[in-house]
Amino acid sequence: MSNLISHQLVKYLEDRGIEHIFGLCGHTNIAVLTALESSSIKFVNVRHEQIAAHMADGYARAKKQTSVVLSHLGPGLTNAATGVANAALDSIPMVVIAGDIPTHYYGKHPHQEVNLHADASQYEIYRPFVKRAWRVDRPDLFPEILEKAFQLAESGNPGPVLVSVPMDIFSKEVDVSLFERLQHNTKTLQKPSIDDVTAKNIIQTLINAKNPVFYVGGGIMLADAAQELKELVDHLNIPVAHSLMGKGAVSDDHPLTLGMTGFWGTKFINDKCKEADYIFALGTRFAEADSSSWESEYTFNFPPTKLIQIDIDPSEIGRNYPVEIGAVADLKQALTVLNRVAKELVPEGLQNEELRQEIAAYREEFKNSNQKFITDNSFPMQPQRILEEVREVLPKDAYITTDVGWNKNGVGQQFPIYEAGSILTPGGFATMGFGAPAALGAKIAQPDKVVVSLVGDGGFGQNPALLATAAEENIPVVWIIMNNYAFGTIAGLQKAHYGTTLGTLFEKDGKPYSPDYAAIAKAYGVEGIKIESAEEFKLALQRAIESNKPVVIDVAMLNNPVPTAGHWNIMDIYSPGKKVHHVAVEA
Ligand SMILES: Cc1ncc(C[n+]2csc(CCOP(=O)(O)OP(=O)(O)O)c2C)c(N)n1
Ligand SMILES: [Mg+2]
Repeated sequence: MSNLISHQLVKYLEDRGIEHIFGLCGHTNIAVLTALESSSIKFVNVRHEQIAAHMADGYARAKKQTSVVLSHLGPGLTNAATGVANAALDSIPMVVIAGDIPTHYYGKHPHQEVNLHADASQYEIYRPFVKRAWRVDRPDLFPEILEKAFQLAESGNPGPVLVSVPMDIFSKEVDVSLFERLQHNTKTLQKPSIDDVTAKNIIQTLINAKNPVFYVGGGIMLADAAQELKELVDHLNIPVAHSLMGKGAVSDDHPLTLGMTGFWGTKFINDKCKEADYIFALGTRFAEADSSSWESEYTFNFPPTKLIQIDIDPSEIGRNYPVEIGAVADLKQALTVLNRVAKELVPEGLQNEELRQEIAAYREEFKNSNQKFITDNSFPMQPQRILEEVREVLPKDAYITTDVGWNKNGVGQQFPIYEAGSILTPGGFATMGFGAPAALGAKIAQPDKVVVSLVGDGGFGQNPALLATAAEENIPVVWIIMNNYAFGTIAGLQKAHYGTTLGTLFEKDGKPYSPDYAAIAKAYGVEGIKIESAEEFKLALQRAIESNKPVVIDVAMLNNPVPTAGHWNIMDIYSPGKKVHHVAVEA
């Protein structure tokens, strides 16, 4: 028996447990949209493909499941590229299915073909950031490619894949047996663990170490290993520093959490890493911002510090620093073994009361030093006060998406996260425009959780059309636009090095300018609130959450830079040897 590929594709996705597809139509994919009409899968329609990809990214993170994007060819696929690349750089599993030109027109310049370097070559645009890009050249090859696509997206270091499907193939029939035989294949993979000898070596090394530090990245969330990590941390009483992507891996109120390292880390945290005799790195890449451009005087100092590193991806081990013990493993599996071995080697665990007190004192001191900002009634508001009040209002298990700017760097530094996986931030690609649409995906994935997007005015301005989807689907996300009338982070950088702000401030006739985001929201059919004083903000946020509707809150914010204690080498490119950092820019 044979059936249309478009229908068999939808059935395959249903059998795989897919509940949502994010996308935008075109003449190349309407056969699939039509097949979705009678499906349990919900198609989430957007007004820009970048929005679809960021939504799918947020959805995959919050649901811990591979997400699916359906795009049109050519400009549809290139529009989605930024979102897919963002997911790639943060190891988020995603299958992108794109329509393509008909197979019988390759190279003839059919409508919207990408054929300047090779015929029918749109799939090659994605090659540098997807794990693999397929162009399906025969209908009978499609089922196997689809299965491989999901397997690859989910295995090893997860990430997006592209399946580019000439539109005539969606409308061809193939024998159902080609799809049916895939059903016998496993849908979950047993991932690699570590052996007992290696585990004993690691644990014994940590027991013998003088002042070891755990350093964790987003790999903990990807492996769903936060519980196992906490068990080991508690048993060995070793403090935990983290990368931006590792935020929340151990709760920020855990007595052994140090906090985020690197450029936007604090001196205390960077010093703790720098002085450690052993760093035990789990699921992290030692990326530049987290490692102060790898300059040894700021954050990490290998050697003399020695490194133990576990990662699912062998190419991450030893990438930036020499490794004493390295292991390729899934972190959930590895930590399970490490916990067992640790309990065998030190059944009573280790104690370190002094360290706990030192961390508690540091937190108190940081809080006190921030107090003048938090209690400041200035309007435009102090960024620190906005963050403090957001945290006070949100439940502990709320999901927060960030974009880039104060909302990412300041949040990484001083916004406590209590549940692993509840902060969604663009770590690897630092994509302005990610956070606002990603929040929609997160809310669809976790409808019972409060979802708030912290975003700059620059970032929100990238993709306001997400409000159309929010209104149509009634997705109750609250967006807090931290509005400093500027690409503030870059303005602060430019001002510090060059004394000017050309191209980084938003102005009209020489005066600060901002679109009226509350009015924009209303025009889309979404509630919009413009905050007029610092005192109003907290209550407005409370009400917005209680309303259980999509709400945009536009709050004016001072353009003060996020305090930095670490280092970023670009400072030395612009102003060699002068130790220049960002500065405040008056709007
Ligand atoms: C797509 C993209 N373009 C440019 C940048 C460079 N960039 C980093 S931060 C930033 C400013 C962001 O402005 P806004 O969202 O208003 O946040 P703020 O810095 O003002 O807090 C820019 C343009 C980027 N990260 N991503
Ligand atoms: Mg801004």
